[in-house]
Amino acid sequence: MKSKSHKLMAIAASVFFTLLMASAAEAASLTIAPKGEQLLFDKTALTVKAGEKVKLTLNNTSGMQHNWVLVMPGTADKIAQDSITAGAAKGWLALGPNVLAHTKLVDPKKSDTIEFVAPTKPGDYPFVCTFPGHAMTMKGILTVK
Ligand SMILES: [Cu+2]
Repeated sequence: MKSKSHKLMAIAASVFFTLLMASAAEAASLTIAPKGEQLLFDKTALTVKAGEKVKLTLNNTSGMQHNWVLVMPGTADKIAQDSITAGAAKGWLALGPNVLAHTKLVDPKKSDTIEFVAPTKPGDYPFVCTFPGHAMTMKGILTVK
């Protein structure tokens, strides 16, 4: 009887541990970097699940400053323009309701890791670097499934 309850406890612990591992695996882990010294990201397409926890690292391997800014569909150009107006003191980023997540402005050879919750509504969400002159080409799409 005693060994049976021990066995049950061991099974319960194993089930609990498996569930714990499964929930930890739910968080998406993404890494992005500039493409050398070009005004491009090394990835133009990222995918996450709706509403999941996302950990994103911008690894700035270049000699320029960059950021990674996730925005509402259709607002990338406006935010890029407003970010130039915002100026260096604001880290070249105009915050507002259409900015869904962002890294800081990352200095050359530094990185920044952020955590955010993916949009709950599936769709194609643009990401850009809002450093002046970069957003035209330094951009991509985060697909939320
Ligand atoms: Cu940039």
